Amino acid sequence: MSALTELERRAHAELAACVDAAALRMWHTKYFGDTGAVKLALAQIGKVPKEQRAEYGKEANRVKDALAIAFDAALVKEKDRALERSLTEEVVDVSMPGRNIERGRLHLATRTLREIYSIFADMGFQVYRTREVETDEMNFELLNMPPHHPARDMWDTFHTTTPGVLLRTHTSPGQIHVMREMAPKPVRAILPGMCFRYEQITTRSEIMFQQVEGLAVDQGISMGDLKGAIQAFARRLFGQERKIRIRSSYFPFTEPSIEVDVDCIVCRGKGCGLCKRTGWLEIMGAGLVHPAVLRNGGYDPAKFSGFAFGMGPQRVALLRHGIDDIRLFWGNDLRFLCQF
Ligand code: FA5
Repeated sequence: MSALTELERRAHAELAACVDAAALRMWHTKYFGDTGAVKLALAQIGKVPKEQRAEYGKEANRVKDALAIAFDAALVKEKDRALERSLTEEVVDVSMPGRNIERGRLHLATRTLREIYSIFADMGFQVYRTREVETDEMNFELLNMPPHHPARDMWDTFHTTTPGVLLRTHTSPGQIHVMREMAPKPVRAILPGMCFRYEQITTRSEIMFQQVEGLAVDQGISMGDLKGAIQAFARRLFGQERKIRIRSSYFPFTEPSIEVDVDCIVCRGKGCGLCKRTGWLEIMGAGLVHPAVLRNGGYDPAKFSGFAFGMGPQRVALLRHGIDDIRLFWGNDLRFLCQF
């Protein structure tokens, strides 16, 4: 019995000395844990001589209950103390201005692409995505450039270590993919995506840049349709008063082939620094799809014809916003990106 009295006295004293929640937890383990002092005292009940057992048992249970109540009270007190401490020690200045969450925005390249999509969507063109890693066959051969064709030099190419597999140099191989999927139905598609060229990086040329290819295949498509589509596009993107100029050019996969210029958006054709005093800005290469390419896509060139064009949306964005260096697009400089 005296041991119980001593246990109770010691436990109360130690409980009163607990200063925080961690100390309370330790106290609880010490007295109420599986091998704790209270558990041991209760386990003694069976070992006490029979005549003292009832009295010892009653006292042991009273001590257990008293300590459990004291512990619960100490816990409540500690919670109050902790709240008090956090209110006085970690003072929150509610009058301080909050931190703004920075709003993100779409990259200029993405926004330009989306504008181009929506203009062509209004003309009935759907977006068709094709792969960035291509075969030599798709990127060149089926576009009318057999091995050793000198026109391949127009596209400096990144080859992979797998023979015949390369990073596409333009979006034109997508023409073959879309035609093979759609033939013999008509096609109205634009094919956006990243292209790669093993070129000198300059203010106007990157080794990695986007293109948007356009393709229309149907019966009776003519140069007039191509001109109309490009003119409507240029006016929507650059302004209703825009004029376009068509120059003859050469691509192995179109016949005839053209380059398209718009009159300079800065000087309106008078000549300035942006247009290098010519009054015109080049926006794309285009032409009527070559019969060999139509055949490779699964169309009979005797019945079907088509037009195709390919433009660099980043060069388009340079013109529209007066940006003087294409490297800014992938430079990840927020001072540039936040302007748009
Ligand atoms: C082509 O790549 C042809 N496939 C376009 C085409 C498609 C012609 C369908 C006929 C029919 P070109 O190499 O000119 O053509 O590239 C087209 C556009 O891609 C250029 O006008 C330019 O805007 C953009 N471009 C080309 N090289 C780069 C580069 N290194 N960095 C940024 N943009 C580029």
